[in-house]
Amino acid sequence: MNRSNSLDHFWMPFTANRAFKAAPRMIVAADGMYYTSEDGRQIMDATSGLWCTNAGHNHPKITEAVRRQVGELDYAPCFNFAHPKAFELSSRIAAQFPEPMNRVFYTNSGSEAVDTALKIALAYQVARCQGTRTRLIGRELGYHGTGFGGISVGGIVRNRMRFGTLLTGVDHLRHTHDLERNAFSRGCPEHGAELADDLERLIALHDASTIAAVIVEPMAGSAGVFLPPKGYLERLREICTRHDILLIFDEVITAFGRLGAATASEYFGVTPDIITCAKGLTSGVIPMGAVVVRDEIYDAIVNTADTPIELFHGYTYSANPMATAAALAALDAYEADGMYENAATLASPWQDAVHSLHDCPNVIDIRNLGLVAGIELAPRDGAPGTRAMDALQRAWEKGVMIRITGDIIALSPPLIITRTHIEELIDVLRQVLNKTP
Ligand code: PXG
Repeated sequence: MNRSNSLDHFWMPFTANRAFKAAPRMIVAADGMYYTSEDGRQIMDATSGLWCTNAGHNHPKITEAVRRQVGELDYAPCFNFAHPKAFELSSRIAAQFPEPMNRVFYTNSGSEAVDTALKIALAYQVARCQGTRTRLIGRELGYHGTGFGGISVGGIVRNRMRFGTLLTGVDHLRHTHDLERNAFSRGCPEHGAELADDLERLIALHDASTIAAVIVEPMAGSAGVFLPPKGYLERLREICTRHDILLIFDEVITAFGRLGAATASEYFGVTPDIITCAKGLTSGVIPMGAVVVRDEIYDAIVNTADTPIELFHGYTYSANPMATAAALAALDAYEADGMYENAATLASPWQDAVHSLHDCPNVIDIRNLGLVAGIELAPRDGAPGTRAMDALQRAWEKGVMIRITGDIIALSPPLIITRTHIEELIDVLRQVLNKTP
């Protein structure tokens, strides 16, 4: 490798820096379902980057739209001024999201979308004279990005433990991961709807009049692919409605086709009050996130404001023109190429394919939904995480990029995947698992 620059200066995110820099896995190009590695190999993207490149890489509609946009309007502020694509994109998102979720606030990432959603929830409670509702409820094992709001409502201990006392007034529901009852479920597991009643426990402890919002991932990706037990989300919705508590679905991973529908809310038939999204919004090409809220939330905050600016919140790059162009093109691409439909059609063969790995060594669970799968490996004695890390390295050597979290392999391929790609992927994974002691 001919490298003129040092690897020392880039502090890599969520990475074992020392291990990576000793043996880097470098990517130099990408097209469709494949990356090109620095040594010229084709690597199948079985993770859509980090759950974001839903339209596949180098989609001509998206790359062309970004190219055109940079020459036409590279930047325009959205504080006091705006540009037409910001409004056009908002209407397009509102049309795809469940009714009556029609108001869109832009951020640059999922983490910012989560913090924005939590702030909107609090501002809404004040606006409707329910200012005692200040508590936020998350869930154990939840992942809501890395802002202080997100790690406060999040439930992954390593993402929280070094960072002080976090937000106050936060509590957590029990998680729903239950290998004993649900291992090797196909689709959503049968057992665990009653875990939604844990919210009643927290309401009994704190009283509903102190709780602003509950935030959960309808399908949790990051902590290791945890699917909602059948009936769980419906029950959570019912309890929130009964106690007048806002329900926030963090759809950073699930929105824009991952489950074969525009949103997980649509897929599950459960409409929250606020949805966060990012990633697939631009197919990962330009950073962008969004918070989509019910009309009544926007109306309450905007129509009751006693200051000209109704919400003191926003980002330099909220709805920046490059991101809006990429997002509009991504939404066009999803529609023109029938990508949500492809995900829906392939969900069943995908399920069969991933579950065919059940007899590989050390596999203790396989779970799936839409174009998502989690393969949980037994941790090695005294060395948790190393088995999956070895599998990641072996898969990379054999031409497939996977994601791991602890000893769980997460798969979330671009929505353009075909049956042939699925066969290729599963074949490589079988070889990898068979060779990973
Ligand atoms: N909410 C959810 C549900 C997420 O999955 C975020 C918020 C934060 O988004 P940003 O854009 O700030 O990173 C996420 C991000 C993985 C993985 O491999 C998952 C995420 C990010 C990186 C890796 O599981 N999710």
